[in-house]
Amino acid sequence: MSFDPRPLVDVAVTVAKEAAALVQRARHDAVTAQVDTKSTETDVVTLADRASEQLVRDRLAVLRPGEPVIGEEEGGSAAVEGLTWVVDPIDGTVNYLYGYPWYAVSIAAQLDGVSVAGAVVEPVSGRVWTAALGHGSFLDGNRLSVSKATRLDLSLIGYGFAYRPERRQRQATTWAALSTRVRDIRRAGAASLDLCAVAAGWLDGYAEHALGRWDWAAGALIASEAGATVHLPGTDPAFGADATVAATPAIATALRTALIECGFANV
Ligand code: LIP
Repeated sequence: MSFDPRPLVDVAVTVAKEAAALVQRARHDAVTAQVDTKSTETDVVTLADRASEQLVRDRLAVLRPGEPVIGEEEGGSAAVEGLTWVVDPIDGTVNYLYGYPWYAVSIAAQLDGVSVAGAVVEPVSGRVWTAALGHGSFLDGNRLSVSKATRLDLSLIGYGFAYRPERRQRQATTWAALSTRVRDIRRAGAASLDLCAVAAGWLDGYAEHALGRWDWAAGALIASEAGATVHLPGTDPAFGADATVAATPAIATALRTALIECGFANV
């Protein structure tokens, strides 16, 4: 890579912190006002999701003029050449709606679809997760490293469910089978933070289908820069078209085998 991506991390952190402050300030009104739905009645979007994304877009237009933004709520398209910013204004919106304190603002910079810088900021705890390609990943400035797990049967795995019931049914079947082959499974509800949890060794692995680019763009870089083996959507046909999987290297192959044997590819 011909340039140092670390200054992009500073931009992502600055803007994500501003959006996180807005998200927290706006919560009471956002969850009591009209809450809209998207793909299903359970797939919600609040006024705060929209306001957070607009703030991020406005700030990036000033700090990084001319660089396109892809956001969960307003969409967008990637640059033909150069950087594209990928934004999840509130990752874990259902958690946000309930006040379940596991949600975040996620901002990544991508070059030709590859994440080179990322920040994930938690409005409730104030935790700031960052990474730059080739320069490691950090939590509040402290270097991250994945867990030392070596046995899948003693591993804690994060997992997620889609919004559509029929797909959720298939995911539950895989989940049930996998649950007999690992220490335990956690379903926390925010992909960006689940990937950060792998980076911190809070989880030994994580697997989910049907994520948007905004859900994994920063978190996957934070996990891989902490040493995780990461499979992005479409990179491993054995997982099916839209799977995201991350794990500490010593269990990555065993997790892959177990997921496939548990029907993960047919979800
Ligand atoms: C959420 C993801 C989560 C997934 C949810 C939802 P959102 O993103 O972070 O992992 O299980 O279904 O997609 O919609 O809160 O940005």
